[in-house]
Amino acid sequence: MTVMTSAIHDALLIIDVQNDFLPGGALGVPNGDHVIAPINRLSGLPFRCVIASQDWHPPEHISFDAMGGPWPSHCVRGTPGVELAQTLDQTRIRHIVRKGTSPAHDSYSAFCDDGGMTTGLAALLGGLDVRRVFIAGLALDFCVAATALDARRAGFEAIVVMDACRPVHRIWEATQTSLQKAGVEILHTSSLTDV
Ligand code: VGL
Ligand code: ZN
Repeated sequence: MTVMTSAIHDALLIIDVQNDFLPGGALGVPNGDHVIAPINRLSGLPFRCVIASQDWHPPEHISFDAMGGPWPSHCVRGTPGVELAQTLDQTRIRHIVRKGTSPAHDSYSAFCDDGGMTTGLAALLGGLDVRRVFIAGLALDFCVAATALDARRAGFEAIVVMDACRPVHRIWEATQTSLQKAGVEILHTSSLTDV
């Protein structure tokens, strides 16, 4: 099956390809740097819009282990770790959404945080008449998956481009099942024309 992207109704969402999520970063995802080349190829395809997200936390964030959370301190605003990866081609990125900006709420999803505050992404996409989102980046089992589920909730078709993502945990079958139940498609770049 070959999938063609539309310059009218499709958007590419590049999730959290930030220094802290690359190997050697504060919350390095295994082989996280391997997403960059496929994403750079994806961003050359026809899209109405290419949008990147950044995990963007205050210095004392609820998700940090020092605050009782599950993660080491990462993606703190104003630090080098929060910047998009240097080798990520940013020429086609038109919008950046920042998430996890409130001290007391976390946000795996690029659409809204666990307190219900939206990033404005759904309205942005709706305003551009986007109907389908292609999602790639880090980490597959956390922010990519949560963004895909929220995309479905917001009424968009959602496609996760598997080989342009990497998970934190090697086993992510449970996440895959919940994505499929929610109607999220899972594709490989080899199914896309001209990648
Ligand atoms: C993420 C854990 C904590 C992600 C963000 O981008 O997947 N994971 N914050
Ligand atoms: Zn985070």
